[in-house]
Amino acid sequence: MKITSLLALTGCTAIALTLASASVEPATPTVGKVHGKIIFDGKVPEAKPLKIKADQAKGCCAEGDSVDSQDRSLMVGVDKGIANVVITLTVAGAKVEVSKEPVQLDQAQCRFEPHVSIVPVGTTIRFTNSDSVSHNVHTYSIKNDPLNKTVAANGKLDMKVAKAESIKIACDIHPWMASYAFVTDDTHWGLSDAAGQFSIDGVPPGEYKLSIWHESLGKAKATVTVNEDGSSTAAEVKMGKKKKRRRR
Ligand SMILES: [Cu+2]
Repeated sequence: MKITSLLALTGCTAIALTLASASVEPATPTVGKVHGKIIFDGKVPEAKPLKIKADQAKGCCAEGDSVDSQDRSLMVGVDKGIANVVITLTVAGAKVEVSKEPVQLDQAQCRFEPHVSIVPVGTTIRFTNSDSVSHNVHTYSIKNDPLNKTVAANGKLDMKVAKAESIKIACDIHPWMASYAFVTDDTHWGLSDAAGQFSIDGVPPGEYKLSIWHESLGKAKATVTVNEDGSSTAAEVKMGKKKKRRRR
């Protein structure tokens, strides 16, 4: 009998241990996402083409083609969604991941591609020139060292960004060319698409303050909550042109 009891006890102990070990296994942390839409507030201004002079555009495109004249400084799409809006947030305890590979910013057919880049602080931006004409990279920065150099046809130029700020980048040879590098020291970010939609993955449950930036509409803020199951309510943020105050 004693032996049986012992065996039974041993068996129970074994089950108890199995259960105990299952309960102390580290739980996989829930990782959710923040998502939403940036909406234009007010009457959408009429989009005007860029002013491109034929003599300045010489050599930009193949014979018979012309430079894309779409002004990307304010692109409002379906249901007033705004494209190219930068949304960033910081997760406490997370670190800014410096990109090992340079962030590519090309000059192609006398346009910068992409129009807006989000660059983690400490990362190198690589300016390339896919054209057969020379371009120039002229940065308008306050906190980072300025750059104003020629990029020869099919050439490249590297610039490391050390401080968080939005930097306008222009080409002095082709005055319509403009791009923005949004240098961030936040840990998570996203860029709105043509419909104004954005999604930021890898965000654990909690409450977050979103920092929102657009090149011609300025800044906005919003607060979002990622629930324990990783879900979140879509954030809807309105941005509009600031009304000019009349002087009396
Ligand atoms: Cu150029």
